[in-house]
Amino acid sequence: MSRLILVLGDQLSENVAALKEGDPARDVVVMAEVRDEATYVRHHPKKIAFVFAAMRKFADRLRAAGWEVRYTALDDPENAGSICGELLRHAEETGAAEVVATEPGEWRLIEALRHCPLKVHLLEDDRFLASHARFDRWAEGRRALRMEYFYREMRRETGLLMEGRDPAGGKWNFDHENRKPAPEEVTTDGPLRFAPDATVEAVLDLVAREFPSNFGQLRPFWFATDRDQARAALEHFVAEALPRFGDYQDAMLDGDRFLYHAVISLYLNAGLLAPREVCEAAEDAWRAGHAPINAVEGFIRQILGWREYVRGIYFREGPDYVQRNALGQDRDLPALYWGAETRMRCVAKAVEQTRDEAYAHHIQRLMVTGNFALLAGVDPHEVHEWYLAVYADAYEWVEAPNVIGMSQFADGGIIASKPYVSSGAYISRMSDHCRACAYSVTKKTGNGACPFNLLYWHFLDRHRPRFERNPRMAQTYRTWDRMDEDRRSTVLKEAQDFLDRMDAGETV
Ligand code: FAD
Ligand code: DLZ
Repeated sequence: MSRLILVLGDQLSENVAALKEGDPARDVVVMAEVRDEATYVRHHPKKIAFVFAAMRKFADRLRAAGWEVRYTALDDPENAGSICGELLRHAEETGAAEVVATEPGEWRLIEALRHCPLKVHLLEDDRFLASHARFDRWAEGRRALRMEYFYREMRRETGLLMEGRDPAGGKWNFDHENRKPAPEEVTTDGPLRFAPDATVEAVLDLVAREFPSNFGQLRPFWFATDRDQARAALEHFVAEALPRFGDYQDAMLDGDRFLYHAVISLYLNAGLLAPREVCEAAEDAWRAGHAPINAVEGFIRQILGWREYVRGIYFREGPDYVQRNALGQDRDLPALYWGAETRMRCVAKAVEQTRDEAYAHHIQRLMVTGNFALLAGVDPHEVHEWYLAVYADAYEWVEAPNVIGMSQFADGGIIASKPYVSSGAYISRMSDHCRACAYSVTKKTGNGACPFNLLYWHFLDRHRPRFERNPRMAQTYRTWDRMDEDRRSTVLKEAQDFLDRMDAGETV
């Protein structure tokens, strides 16, 4: 009897576990655009279009490889509206009694498949370099789960960027070379862009019709939507941007949205690229003398280290991870995250580019929108839902540890040993935003003082009991304590005024 092989929108790899287990001669592949997946958060229209277009093209690829694929479009009148509903419908049509599925990247959907009234075999997603068991073996018994040590083990284990038993270039980590401020000029035109073909155009029309009021610009749409295009995007990055990736990894520029970043996370996370091939492409560039070690090591660390590590944390911590709120922050997400006007130039630019591109690079996510939410005391669950919705690469397994853990410290310090907070000085050093800002980054108080400066101390003051004994923060508290009493109360009062005005809907 045939079985149904489920392929989800972020499982678009021919070697995904369920397809490896399936038999094209007797099994039927099920792929479905469903309302449940398209609406559990209000995804950016570009994200929905990317997933649907890539799904449609992948279905064609599977058919060409000999599979029978039952594909349901979102506007198919028979569409059951959920993944489980579609499986039930196709089970009835085909007489299949069993489903083979690859473990989804969100607990929400894992639970839905577990409760689906069909026999569902869930196979581990082995498109990662560390299995669940491998990560747990590393994590077991450790007091602190620091990424750096996991990363070194992964380097040894995979042989990536190794010279025998030693790290290539003589050091595990070249991060201290990777903190250059924004360059005056960027020497690349950014990621490779693809003109929409007929499949993509049809999806763009569908998304425009079905999701007219979701936050975000649908067009122009230029993402890769199949494996060959994604591979070309990777090669373009390696040739054009990788050599400077390390130097300007933490920089931000008012007039450049991508700098030397790869813009491949959406392809990796959807399965169009595999982590090992991406790391190998970077390593090859170093061995060929095309890119320096600081760039290549920094890049490989993001994928072999951070990407694998955050996935390990998400699955180890369990479904309640996204509900955590260790700091008890409870402010509603300010309207400026949805494009309401703000005079803070760095925030306005990060949100504007998020709206246009469904993309922002790491430092924008961490040190601008993430930093502001944390300083302002926003409810981390609201922050999490925003990030999950607005970025084309966002699935909970990778988004939640980055937001709940790294950015909002809502997991109480599992991922970060101290909160990623900074005053305006950091943003000023790493970007040119402050030059065009209505606020003055050098003003600490008074009319026009940078809100990041005020909120920084407000955050530290209100969370003092938790952080003052953190050795990495003690010096900061000493600086605060050395300020005279009047100055401290002015800072706190002005910060509170700012928050009150923002809550009241004023443009801040
Ligand atoms: P590059 O800067 O060129 O890095 C190369 C690759 O490394 C990325 O494509 C990505 O696969 C990987 N990578 C880098 N940093 C991380 C990281 N911290 N965690 C996991 N992988 C990483 N990444 C996502 O893929 N999805 C998300 O939903 C997501 N949400 C984030 C939310 C916050 C608050 C923060 C601080 C980071 C988040 N990241 C997320 C990580 C990172 O910002 C993105 O992976 C990166 O910006 C993607 O752009 P890029 O491909 O140009 O990356
Ligand atoms: C993100 C997404 C969207 C928007 N739509 C679909 C869909 O209609 N069908 C589908 O199979 N997958 C979709 N996805 C990706 C899933 O939400 C993703 O597989 C889960 O969140 C688990 O990572």
